[in-house]
Amino acid sequence: EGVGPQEYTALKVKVTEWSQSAAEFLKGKIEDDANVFFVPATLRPETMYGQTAVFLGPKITYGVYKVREKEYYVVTKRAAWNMAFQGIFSSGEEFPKSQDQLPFVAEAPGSTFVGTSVSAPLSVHETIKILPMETVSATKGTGVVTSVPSDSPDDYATMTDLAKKADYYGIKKEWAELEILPVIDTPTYGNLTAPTLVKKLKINSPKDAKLAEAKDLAYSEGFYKGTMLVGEFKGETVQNAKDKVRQSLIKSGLAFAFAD
Ligand code: A2H
Repeated sequence: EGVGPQEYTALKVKVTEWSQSAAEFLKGKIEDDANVFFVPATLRPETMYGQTAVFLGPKITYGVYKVREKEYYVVTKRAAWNMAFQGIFSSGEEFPKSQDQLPFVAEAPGSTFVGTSVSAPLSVHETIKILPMETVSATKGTGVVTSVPSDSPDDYATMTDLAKKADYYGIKKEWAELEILPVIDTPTYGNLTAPTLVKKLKINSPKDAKLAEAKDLAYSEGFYKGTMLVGEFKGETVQNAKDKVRQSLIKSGLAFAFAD
């Protein structure tokens, strides 16, 4: 963060089965054989092996946008507007003059999509669920956040809270209890940096102010001292592997560059 645009990796996370409410909402709005993707923006592409869920803000409004024939992205309107100017949509206006000119299909709050099954590139889990995260910002990235509890303290704190209060959140407990894969080894926090830090700093809630500190510590330790434990670049430093994983995802058509 800070001065200038943030350069994210936007990941194409494919819908494999809609939740009942999402299926009802989308009925007649998109083709039955269309490919629909939730598109989280991440700064840590090298951690994507450990994805266990995809978070939406339950009260944030998400739009379904047509990217090309039979392909749609689910992101905030703000993100769709940015994507249009970055040449990411091949349908609709290349340089829309107003938000009315976006290739918009429908919109709904994040809560409508909770429980949808998706397939996330590189994740060891074949399918994962769309889950609610109350701390998602509507004005950052795409409004979609992929959950990597091994390396993101925010994600670990949210997953723990979701499992603890599954009924309150209207989800099945097991959706929030997928196995946490060690992705990066670090000298100070071992191979589960985020869970280690969350416990060490006695963080008990996804809204705990100490998460900012945990996030800084996890990021610098992982980036400067981390080594990959899995994947194509196993054994390499995170500093080396980060861009290689990103380029590999982009080359395979599973992700694209997105600036915000
Ligand atoms: B990161 P920056 Cl493993 N609201 O990806 C809240 N958080 C958001 C968001 C939004 N609208 N959009 C993106 N993010 C998260 C992975 C990750 C991330 C790991 C460790 C740290 C980390 C898996 N979640 O971020 O404010 C996304 O989570 C720590 C900063 O634009 C994205 O990268 O700098 C990061 O925040 C972008 O944060």
